[in-house]
Amino acid sequence: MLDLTGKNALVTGIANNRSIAWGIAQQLHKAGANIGVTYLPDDKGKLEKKVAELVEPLSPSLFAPCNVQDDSQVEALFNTVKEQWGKLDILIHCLAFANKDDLSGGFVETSRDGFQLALDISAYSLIKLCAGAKPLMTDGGSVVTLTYLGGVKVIPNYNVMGIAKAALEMNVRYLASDLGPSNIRVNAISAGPIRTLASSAVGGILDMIHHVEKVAPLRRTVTQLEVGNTAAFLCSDLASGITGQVVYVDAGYEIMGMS
Ligand code: NAD
Ligand code: 0WE
Repeated sequence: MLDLTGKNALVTGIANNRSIAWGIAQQLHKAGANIGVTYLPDDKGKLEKKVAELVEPLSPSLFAPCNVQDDSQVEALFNTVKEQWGKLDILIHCLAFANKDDLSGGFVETSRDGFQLALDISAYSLIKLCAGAKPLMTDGGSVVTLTYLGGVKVIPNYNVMGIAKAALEMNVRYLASDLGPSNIRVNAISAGPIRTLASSAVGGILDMIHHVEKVAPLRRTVTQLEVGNTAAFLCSDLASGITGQVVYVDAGYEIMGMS
């Protein structure tokens, strides 16, 4: 049975009710996990208020700011986890960012700053969060991150994010190797396209979704809650032998050629 009771799960990347991280948080909660949530702080505290209201039904026992670009915020986050929980079992990394300009047009025009920004937020952050989590995962642990097929194959306009996801997927393998002796497993879920805040800001996302609905084996896209179920599985003892893997939750799209 999928059972996460007694496990402390820290979920990053919730922005609104469409966030994949929100689908994951709901399924971890359903499986009995104790939930902690981080949010990206902004000047007016608008996102903080929105996320706090959204997650209230999960009665999170930890709610803390974390901009992954800021080392001091990441360190403060894990100090809070240590004080309030003592130990950590599950870490969900569900965030990415690139400049909008870098997600269309010529890839060759990608700027040095844009490259660094995308790789810092979307790939380096997994290393930094794992470094903070490691000493707190005293009973072992499970880390899950979110990736996309654009890190393996060229997807039009995904551009610099594709390079960031390739780095993220390789981070998963090196982290799995490094943290395995501490019984910490590290895996990625490669989700098919889903309408979220991040994807909706991208031109042509609906056409991509319609394309997947036509050609994926299951003839549909996936939902945030389906991704959440796979995350809950990967975080559970049912997946105790799985680490360093990229699991596709994409209605089968990845296996197809000529699509
Ligand atoms: P989303 O906009 O709901 O989530 C992105 C999150 O990243 C937001 O909560 C945002 O606050 C956070 N974020 C951005 N910069 C940050 C920073 N500096 N520090 C901390 N947090 C920061 O969109 P989503 O689609 O749910 O994206 C979540 C993850 O899923 C991303 O890694 C994305 O690449 C991945 N993914 C999305 C899809 C899709 O089609 N939506 C498909 C595959 C993978
Ligand atoms: O990883 C993602 C989203 C990544 C993303 C999206 C944005 C839009 C708004 C990162 N940064 C930003 N920055 C912004 O300012 N996905 C997998 C969803 C996605 O994004 C695409 C896709 C798909 C699918 C971009 C181009 C082509 C396809």
